[in-house]
Amino acid sequence: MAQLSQVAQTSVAPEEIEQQLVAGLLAVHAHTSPKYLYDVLGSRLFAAICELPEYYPTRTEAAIFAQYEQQIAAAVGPASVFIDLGAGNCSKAARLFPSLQPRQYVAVDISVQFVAEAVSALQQQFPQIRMTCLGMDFSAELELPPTLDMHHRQFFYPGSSIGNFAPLEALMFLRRIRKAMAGSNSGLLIGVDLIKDKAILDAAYDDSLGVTAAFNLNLLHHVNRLLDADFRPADWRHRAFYNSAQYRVEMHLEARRELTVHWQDGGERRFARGERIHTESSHKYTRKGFIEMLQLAGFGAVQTWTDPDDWFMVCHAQA
Ligand code: AVJ
Repeated sequence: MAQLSQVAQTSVAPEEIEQQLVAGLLAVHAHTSPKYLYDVLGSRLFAAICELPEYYPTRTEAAIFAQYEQQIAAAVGPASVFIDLGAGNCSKAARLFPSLQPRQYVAVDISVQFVAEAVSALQQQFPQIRMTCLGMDFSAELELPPTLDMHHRQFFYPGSSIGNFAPLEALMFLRRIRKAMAGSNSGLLIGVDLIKDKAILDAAYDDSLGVTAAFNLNLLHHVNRLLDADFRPADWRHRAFYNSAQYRVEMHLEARRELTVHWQDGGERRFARGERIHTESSHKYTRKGFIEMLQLAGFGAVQTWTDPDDWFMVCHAQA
């Protein structure tokens, strides 16, 4: 197998993870960070979601990349240090390699196990690109290796992952990315989901095969392992809907009956029947609103590409 030039993991202290999780579970409106959806099985279930007929974002974004490949490659420029935030199985970046021709590829993901496998397969396919793997929760802090060139940095944040941040957090995140680049030839290539009919959004997050339900419920297995807790997925149901007042899809887990969950060190929480744990928000934007946000974050010229229905947008923002 080809050797990766670098695999590194900046790990969050387990106590910190536990404190954050417990605080969310004990809150009046219980909530968990969407990052807990992505253990190894969660990452696989998300890859399956991307294949669902109802889940339009992946397919729509891919069509935009395919249709405007040359324009997008021209915006990004050649020989970039291509930094893939939330690389997952790396398939989105890999599809762009022939036209983008990056000099270096840095795959960043919270699940280093998952991404390292994908990158080592990719390295064989593209031996001329130097590849690096970073296991990091970049939503909290973007800690890139000091050896990495500050110039020619092209960040890649596809799939509308930005939607997991509330708008103000998204702005702060974009500012951090902007500050992590220097000079000319630096920029951000980002995919953003646009506001659309509620029925389309509801179906995209509550599919008929129940894959998104499994993805949401799998969070309970992950939390059980992290906290030594006793959540039983059968006691919970998947709820997902577009909240049009907040321009976001919300995912929740709803207790099917009254129950008490226990975890390590004697921690517990009672849930009434129908009570929910808010597990994810997926914010949607208008083209104009998102461009304004990029400008507030300090970016320069912005180019956008959309599909014929205006369901999804790909943006390139220069430093
Ligand atoms: C990975 C955050 C872009 O919000 O559409 C898909 C996650 N959750 N189905 C999204 C997700 C349920 C996805 N993002």
